[in-house]
Amino acid sequence: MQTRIPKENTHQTPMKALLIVDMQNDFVPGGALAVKDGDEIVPLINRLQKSFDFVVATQDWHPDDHGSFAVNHEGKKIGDFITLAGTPQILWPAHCIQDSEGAAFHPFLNKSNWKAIFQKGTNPEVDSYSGFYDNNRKGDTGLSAYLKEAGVQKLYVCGLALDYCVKFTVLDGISEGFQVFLIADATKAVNLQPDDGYNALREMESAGAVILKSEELI
Ligand code: VGL
Ligand code: ZN
Repeated sequence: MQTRIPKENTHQTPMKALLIVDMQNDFVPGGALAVKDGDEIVPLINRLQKSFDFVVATQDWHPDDHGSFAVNHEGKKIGDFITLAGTPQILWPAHCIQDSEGAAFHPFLNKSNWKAIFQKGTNPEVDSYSGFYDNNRKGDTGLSAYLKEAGVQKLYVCGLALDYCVKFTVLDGISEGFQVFLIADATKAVNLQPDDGYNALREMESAGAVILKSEELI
């Protein structure tokens, strides 16, 4: 009897995507909301991109009257907490204002193979850390539908900042049903509190993310 050997079906291979979060001028040293050593991961992210056929990016993209900016709340300063659209909101320096140099991607970041860019934080009434949904989970950037349409199942996340936009993107990615991998050496934390980056890693891991190192991919 003949044994039927199934033909290899490329569609059965889980599609993997690299998601680069907020690698923008305002989040690197010299920028308005600089993450310490944030620029150091640019060459690594460029190397990582070579291991992926499918690369997408998010871009923090605020109007100048955005409610997360301390300057837009009289008597408030950076780091204060307010309630914005019913949710607690920490106040940031004005950053990533639409069409400004600060909102532009880092000049050394290779953007030539990106499939799409998902902008977030455009609604002045609510902040948006995750690349999928705003902090009230109302506004949808379309990222989830886009990835699903493309057949992506495995999502590899890197970029800035580990304890804010990277963390919330990873958590939403998991709840959207993706298998999510966090590339630990291709991200940096704001660390308003010294352990924020470490705690973010633990939180993502508890939620089901796999924490790995870039050397496992390159
Ligand atoms: C971010 C704070 C405010 C980030 C964006 O990209 O992590 N953090 N807006
Ligand atoms: Zn922002």
